[in-house]
Amino acid sequence: MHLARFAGALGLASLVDAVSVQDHPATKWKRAINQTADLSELKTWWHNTGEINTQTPVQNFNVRQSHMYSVQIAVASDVTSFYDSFVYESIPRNGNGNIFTPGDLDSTCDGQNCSEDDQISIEPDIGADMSWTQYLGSTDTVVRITRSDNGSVDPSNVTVRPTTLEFDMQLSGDALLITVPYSDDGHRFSVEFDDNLWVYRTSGPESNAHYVQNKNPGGANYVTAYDDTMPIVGVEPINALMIFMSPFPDSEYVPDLTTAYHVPTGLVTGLDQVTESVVYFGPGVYWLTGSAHAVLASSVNWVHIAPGAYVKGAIQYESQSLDLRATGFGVLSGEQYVYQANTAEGYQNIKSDDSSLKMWRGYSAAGTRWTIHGLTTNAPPFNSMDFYGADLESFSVDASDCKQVGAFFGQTDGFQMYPGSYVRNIFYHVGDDAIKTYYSDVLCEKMIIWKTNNGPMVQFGWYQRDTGNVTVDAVDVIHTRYISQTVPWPRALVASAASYENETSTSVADITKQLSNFTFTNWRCEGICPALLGINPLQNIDEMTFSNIWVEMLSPQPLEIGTSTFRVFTDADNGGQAIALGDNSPDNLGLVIENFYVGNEKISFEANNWDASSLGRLNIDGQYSGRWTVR
Ligand SMILES: *[C@@H]1O[C@H](CO)[C@@H](O)[C@H](O)[C@H]1NC(C)=O
Ligand SMILES: *[C@@H]1O[C@H](CO)[C@@H](O)[C@H](O)[C@H]1NC(C)=O
Ligand SMILES: *[C@@H]1O[C@H](CO)[C@@H](O)[C@H](O)[C@H]1NC(C)=O
Ligand SMILES: *[C@@H]1O[C@H](CO)[C@@H](O)[C@H](O)[C@H]1NC(C)=O
Ligand SMILES: *[C@@H]1O[C@H](CO)[C@@H](O)[C@H](O)[C@H]1NC(C)=O
Ligand SMILES: *[C@@H]1O[C@H](CO)[C@@H](O)[C@H](O)[C@H]1NC(C)=O
Ligand SMILES: CC(=O)N[C@H]1CO[C@H](CO)[C@@H](O)[C@@H]1O
Repeated sequence: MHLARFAGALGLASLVDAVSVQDHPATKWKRAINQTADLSELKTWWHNTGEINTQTPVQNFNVRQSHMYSVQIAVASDVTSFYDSFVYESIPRNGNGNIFTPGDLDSTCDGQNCSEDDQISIEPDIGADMSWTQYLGSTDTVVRITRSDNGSVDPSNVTVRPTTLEFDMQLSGDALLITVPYSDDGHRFSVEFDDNLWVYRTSGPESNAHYVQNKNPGGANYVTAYDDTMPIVGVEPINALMIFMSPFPDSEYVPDLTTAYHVPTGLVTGLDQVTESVVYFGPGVYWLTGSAHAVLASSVNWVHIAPGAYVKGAIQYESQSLDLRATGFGVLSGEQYVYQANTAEGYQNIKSDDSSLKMWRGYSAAGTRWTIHGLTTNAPPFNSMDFYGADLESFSVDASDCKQVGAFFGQTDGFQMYPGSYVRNIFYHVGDDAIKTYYSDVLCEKMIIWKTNNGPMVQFGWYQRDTGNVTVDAVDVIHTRYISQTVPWPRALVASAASYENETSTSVADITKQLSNFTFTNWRCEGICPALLGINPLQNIDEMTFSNIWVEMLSPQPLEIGTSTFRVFTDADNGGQAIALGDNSPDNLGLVIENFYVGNEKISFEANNWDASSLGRLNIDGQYSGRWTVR
């Protein structure tokens, strides 16, 4: 921990005064000015069919382009040569509105049709969106950013998150220059301009509150003025800009293209008929429509979406190969789908945990390892990835350098991490559960999370399970904006939601099952953060350790909001026995929290600042006294 860096904690008063940028004309076309780099030290790319459009779906053959930012990249040793890097943009609901039927913008959800609230409310009305650019480099680079609205790009008005990156910034005319040191891990960072922040407030402290906004009188939840009953729950750029720098890929991430099936650009059909093992999307734009996705032939075990390829669709493997891959630095975008697009019901907005569309899905053999590297997933309509069919206890994931952007919908998760998975160097913009620790022997590290308003950063609930040896290390949470953090489905840094199998199972723990050796180390949460814990234990817990956790500030604490909870779940139907904590641990300590800081104050038993009414807000049932420590 570098506490000195955290000294200048977020000054909320100044954020409240933040001004929003001017809205842009709804739709206009941008001239394709491009000079891209294809050098041994730097690769950038461009789309000649960029469409600047902040309001409606873009044409099939177009790629939504940032209406706000232009980015160029140079090799740091030669800043006389800047190369264009296309800046993509994602908008809430993809300009479709809140609709039921794909492609039918009139089929609005009126409360009868759509099965669930999509959890987008004021975002389109305040002009929230997310832009990003991606490039490859083998050396230090300089990122040059200009803004179309002429807002200040002076480094004194700019924050790069995670703030620990501390990249060198300079002003150059109307541009901001950011020097990005080379890293084998790549870099995934947010560039935030002080005059472009939105301060999210809710209607009140109650758990069924909603966001309010004072910007757009015709929009959702408009209020003419804020008052003190409307708590601030998060601060985000309105026009987010993510920069993704990646090293050039190792050979294991690049298939032999000479034997690959080269998908023709345009409308994609017939991938279930190909006989090759590699499906290659070269640079260009592809789409499947909002009522189809790419079901791959059983011969296909590798999908490569090249830099400069933009695929509007979702991928489903049918291969029984034990070595499945997805690589490239292209984009897989769910922008043509409605929320929770149900593949069994005409891709309409009807939630099904099974048949609602996943951006990545497979029916695979036992023992399969799925490798995903480099790709960006945009605008997922539901959980991002699930595999079926296989014995999932022997299916594993090797995910690296992946990015999820534009996850404005509520039920958008991170990757499943099946047993033995290794997940690292990931950026998640994510609505729901980000890091899902449902299986054993998992290492997840170097994660950057931008959380919207549902689910925790780490989730291990929903079902009673036996899980052990889970490590989640080096996590930077750069934004959260929870409306509430109530139990039994808590929003917290680390949480276990009650089961939702049925109403009764919510209160039933299986005390024959056990979580063991869960380790959460080196976490940072910037800005307003949720509570550390929100645990409805559905099984016994042994050896759960939190070490080096820094939270800049906890969210305001009306009612249950912001309170860490560790509920006692009893096996009510079988004699009312509570779960055990630490029975099999050395010293019987089941829960160890060490070096936990809120702001620059260390939370500990010794300092007596840990409990629900104190700074640490740890609300752990007295039943477990002696079974846990904060030190
Ligand atoms: C959805 O709503 C429309 C218009 O109200 C109606 O015509 C249609 O039958 C509804 N569909 C379903 C599946 O309920
Ligand atoms: C930004 O500045 C340029 C040059 O002065 C001007 O042409 C343009 O209209 C300005 N744009 C906005 C959004 O103010
Ligand atoms: C920072 O931004 C503010 C508000 O947009 C502006 O008034 C100020 O001039 C900027 N600072 C610099 C050094 O450009
Ligand atoms: C724990 O999980 C890690 C990551 O998968 C693995 O390398 C290690 O062997 C596991 N340890 C045990 C004791 O199984
Ligand atoms: C609820 O779930 C529990 C645990 O899975 C199960 O034992 C019980 O039968 C279920 N009850 C109903 C009414 O489905
Ligand atoms: C937890 O890890 C310790 C140390 O590696 C090991 O001795 C213990 O058996 C593990 N517990 C379980 C339940 O796997
Ligand atoms: C690298 C690249 O995308 N070059 C394109 C720049 O724009 C011209 C004109 O639209 C295209 O012809 C090039 O292919």
